[in-house]
Amino acid sequence: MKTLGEFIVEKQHDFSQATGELTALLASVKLAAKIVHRDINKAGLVDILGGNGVHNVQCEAQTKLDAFANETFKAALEARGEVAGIASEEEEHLIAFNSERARAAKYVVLLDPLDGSSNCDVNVSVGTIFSIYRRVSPLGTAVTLADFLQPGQQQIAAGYVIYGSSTMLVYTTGHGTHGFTYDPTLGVFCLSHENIRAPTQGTLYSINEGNQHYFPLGVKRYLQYCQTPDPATSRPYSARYIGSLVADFHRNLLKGGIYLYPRTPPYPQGKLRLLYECNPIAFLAEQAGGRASNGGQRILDIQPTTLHQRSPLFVGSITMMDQLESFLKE
Ligand code: P6P
Repeated sequence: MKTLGEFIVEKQHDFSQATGELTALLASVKLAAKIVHRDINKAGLVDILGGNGVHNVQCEAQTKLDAFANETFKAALEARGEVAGIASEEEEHLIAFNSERARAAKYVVLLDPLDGSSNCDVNVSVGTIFSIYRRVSPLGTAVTLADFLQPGQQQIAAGYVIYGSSTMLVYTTGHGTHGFTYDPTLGVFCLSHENIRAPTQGTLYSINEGNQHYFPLGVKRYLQYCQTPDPATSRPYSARYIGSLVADFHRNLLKGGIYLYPRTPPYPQGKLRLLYECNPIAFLAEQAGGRASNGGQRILDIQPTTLHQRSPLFVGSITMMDQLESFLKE
């Protein structure tokens, strides 16, 4: 059994550009993930133990869980002094950490503390998504927006924690995508999926088909392709949509599949956030041999303009992405 900590240190020695600071930063993420794991797994108990039958306790706990996850990761990232500042889905503006050590730190972190949190009250998997950049502003100064508005291609590391039937941390530093399963009895993340390779072809597609009426023609044509019987190409594919990006992506990454969130009238720019959802997911996908685009451009090549900007997201197995893109080009 190899722990996440051992693996990170081992890989740090393998790659000259990795440094002790990145190792310490990832240790902060690991600690926060353990704390959020603990509280997510007792959220239901809070409702039961509350015993007052107030149904909105779960919702309140839910809201608390979003805020709790945000505060937990923010505190963990600030405590070790390896991070100069963060941006979070739960924070309108970037947060500059002001200690002297933080101002001298060379990394910034963007995160979605608890993606899909509305699923907590029905016991469906949710996740934390994080993205790490080297700052572009001078060391010793407060971070600026420019430190966060970097194309995804500049990410130093990215990952997610999926709080599901087991809790897993999946991350990349640009040298493969690796998965670690949490053993709560030992309090350690154990290497369980080294160098994940996304199957080049899959038979799962993930999309909210309730929006079918609004999809661009190319997406509609692709869905018809997925649903057309053809034993030679294992079609019809299976529709699998959990409504939790981390859960849908994780399953497709391991089994082969494609996740699609096109533009819709409520979300004319797409629903998912470029900086702390699309970019880290795209980095992980590409490192596992998959691909991610907004339907016209590689996600990692997009130059961000605002902190919370949204993007359409198509991500998954390369052959399925090829198939989709052939319909989108028609
Ligand atoms: P819809 C959760 O709110 C989320 O951001 C992703 O985790 C998920 O894939 C998507 O939105 C679900 O959106 O519109 O299908 O409910």
